Amino acid sequence: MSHSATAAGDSLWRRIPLWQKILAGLVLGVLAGALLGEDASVFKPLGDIFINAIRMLIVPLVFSTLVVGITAMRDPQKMGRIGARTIVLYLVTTAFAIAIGLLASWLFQPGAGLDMSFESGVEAKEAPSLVEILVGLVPRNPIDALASGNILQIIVFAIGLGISLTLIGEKGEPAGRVFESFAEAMYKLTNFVMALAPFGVFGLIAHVAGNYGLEVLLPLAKVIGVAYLASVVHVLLVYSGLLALLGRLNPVRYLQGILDALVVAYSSASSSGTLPVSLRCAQKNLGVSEGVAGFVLPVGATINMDGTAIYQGVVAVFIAQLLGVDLSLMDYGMIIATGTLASIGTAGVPGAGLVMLSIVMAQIGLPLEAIAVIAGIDRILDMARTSVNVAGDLMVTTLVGQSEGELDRAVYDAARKS
Ligand code: DAS
Repeated sequence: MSHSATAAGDSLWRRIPLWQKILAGLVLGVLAGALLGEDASVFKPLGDIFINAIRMLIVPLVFSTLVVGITAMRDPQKMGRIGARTIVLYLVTTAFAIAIGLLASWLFQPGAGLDMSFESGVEAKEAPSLVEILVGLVPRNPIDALASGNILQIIVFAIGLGISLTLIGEKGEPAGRVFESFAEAMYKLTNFVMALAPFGVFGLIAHVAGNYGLEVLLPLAKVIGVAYLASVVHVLLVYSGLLALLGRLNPVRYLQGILDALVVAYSSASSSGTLPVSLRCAQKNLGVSEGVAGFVLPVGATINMDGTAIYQGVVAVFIAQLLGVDLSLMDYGMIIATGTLASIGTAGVPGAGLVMLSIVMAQIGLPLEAIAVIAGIDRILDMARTSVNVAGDLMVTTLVGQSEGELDRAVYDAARKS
């Protein structure tokens, strides 16, 4: 091929927005899975390489962004306000999420009339107590926290370091500059990794589409439909409503700006794995400052799981219907309380929500064995709940940024789809 033709092809590829390339990868992945069936798993290594590359970025990107963001903010009171607003918004949206999940399952009765046997037992998990969560926040060894990727402990250490660098004034500036250039380099590296996204998403989706044939999905199509519907309603009603009412922001711009993160979240079923993409979308597409995005997103990827909360609500009611158990109002209250805690304790990795479901089931006295009914399609549900988890993190980041004057409206209103 002549040099000019290659160059033309190269520039055409560059002109196509990334989200369209990723979406093409997703569609081609579904086709490959439908055509090749389980043989489509041959493409899975493409997805694994992409996910590993994204995970490689998480710790250095989150740590450097947060230190830079805190030193740039120079105002511990402002940090306190941002932290308080973040936690309140995360808890409020999670409570809405569970309520929507419960309502959807109560309305559409996905478990009624189904007759499914189940046998394998599932170990009941203990809900992490609030004290355990708080004590676990402080790293005994920050290097170990960085090495093990303990995001909450990394956040605590980065905040402490950032505030200390600010308080030592001029002496802290050389280190501050080192973190600034390191964070800049990590964003550049994120761009390189994101160029792999279309191929990685293709590999991930081809494997999933090839291994979840219709015979697995059809009997549970109704509960899948209810979970997806509740997820869409939560994003379009709660997130769009809060952005418009509290932030006076056009929700369409937000939805456009988060597309890359949504597709990566859907394909990878990992909030943590999507974090570098979320950080990039928040700053590049939504105009949120590095300081706010660098704090609110890692916290959200760890403790804010609205999609998982919806899933707990939908599935707990589905299983009760399947077993012909009538839930009392107290049971619904317990599902909201334990579902909120379970979603805070859910790790941002594939399948974590299924494990935490045992907490909610145990709390309302449903047999854990029934989880086996839903385990077979968990990946399909996980992809949707992870997408909502990420969308919720980005919505709160946008709102907090806007409330603190750390949102560039010119960037937000332009809604550049990266
Ligand atoms: N997959 C988890 C996440 O990454 C959510 C879940 O399993 O519920 O957010």
